[in-house]
Amino acid sequence: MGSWQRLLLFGGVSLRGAGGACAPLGGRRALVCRRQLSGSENETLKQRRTQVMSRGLPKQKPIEGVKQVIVVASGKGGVGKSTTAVNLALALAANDSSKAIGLLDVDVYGPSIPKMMNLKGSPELSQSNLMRPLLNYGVACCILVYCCSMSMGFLVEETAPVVWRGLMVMSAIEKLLRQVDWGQLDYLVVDMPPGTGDVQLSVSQNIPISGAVIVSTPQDIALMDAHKGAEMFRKVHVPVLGLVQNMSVFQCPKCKHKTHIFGADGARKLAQILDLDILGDIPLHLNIREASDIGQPIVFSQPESDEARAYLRVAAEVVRRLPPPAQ
Ligand SMILES: Nc1ncnc2c1ncn2[C@@H]1O[C@H](COP(=O)(O)OP(=O)(O)OP(=O)(O)O)[C@@H](O)[C@H]1O
Ligand SMILES: *C1O[C@H](CO)[C@@H](O)[C@H](O)[C@H]1NC(C)=O
Ligand SMILES: *[C@@H]1O[C@H](CO)[C@@H](O)[C@H](O)[C@H]1NC(C)=O
Ligand SMILES: *[C@@H]1O[C@H](CO)[C@@H](O)[C@H](O)[C@H]1NC(C)=O
Ligand SMILES: [Mg+2]
Repeated sequence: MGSWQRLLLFGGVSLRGAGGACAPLGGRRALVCRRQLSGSENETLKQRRTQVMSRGLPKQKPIEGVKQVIVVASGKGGVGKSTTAVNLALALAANDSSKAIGLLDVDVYGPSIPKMMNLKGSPELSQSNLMRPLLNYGVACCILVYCCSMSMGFLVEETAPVVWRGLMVMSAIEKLLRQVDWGQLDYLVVDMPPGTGDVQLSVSQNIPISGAVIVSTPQDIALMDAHKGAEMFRKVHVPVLGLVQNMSVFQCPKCKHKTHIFGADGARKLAQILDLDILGDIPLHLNIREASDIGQPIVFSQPESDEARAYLRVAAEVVRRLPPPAQ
């Protein structure tokens, strides 16, 4: 068993004994509460709920050395969240080469950053027993960009099914948030698991987040799944920067006809209804899939392509909307 694994296990044990486990449990209790109340709401109940919610919130603590955290989330799975997180991180580096960027994969159930960034191995431990993120670099839009990454995928065997439950998950998240030596980062991009479960809540409650980017497909918007994601962040007071639309244009494989599934501006109308900005549209493109599947994200490998430019535009929109960093 590697030393990080011992760290993880000990962390799990000590969490159980210490007050630390209050945080996620508190959050869950608040959610349960909400569910029970949502049928018959009046002002009194609403106030009560706010009280319960705020009591459940632990004090947020910034990650040492990290100026701004951007989370990438979605209402449902498989909408291109990890692909967006990876390319957004690289595009942020390409937008301003003086910025230091990190990528944190908190999808403990199905980590994808190791494969998408073509990284593997166990992180070294620093002198103070913190895990060092893995570094890679490439050329994005003519500049050399660096990105350091941390993922549960570096910590568990690739073939081992990741079966996590309750406190185990919380302990793993705690490690990923607190036991990593990021050095000095301007932006940390966090790839979330799909949906609005305990992991998302726990991350939002434990660290200050500058903004959330919601990834969706047009179909997802139609089903209002993206809305659920946005709603959760608003509840925990995380500013939602906007929507990134994946697959906004679909090209029929048979006739090559391009269809805007919701009409050219249908998605924009829907975004208006949901009161969310659109940060950019990512076309459904085979290159994007192939690039991420071989661990060569498109912003690195084909920086001049339209697809890479789509991510660069998203990065510029994100930068524009972020609040100025505290301090
Ligand atoms: N715009 C795109 N065009 C083509 N393929 C894409 C695009 N975006 C993502 N993909 C591919 O779709 C698959 C799923 O994407 P990804 O893993 O980013 O989704 P996810 O939302 O992170 O999924 P999960 O919810 O499982 O974490 C990957 O194989 C990826 O390469
Ligand atoms: C984004 O999502 C689809 C998803 O389901 C995925 O297959 C595709 O690869 C990614 N792109 C788009 C467009 O959705
Ligand atoms: C709201 O609900 C509470 C608890 O059920 C009740 O005591 C109160 O009278 C209600 N208020 C209004 C305005 O209906
Ligand atoms: C970087 O982002 C800023 C802020 O949105 C934008 O004005 C600028 O054009 C972007 N630069 C590049 C190279 O994309
Ligand atoms: Mg993913």
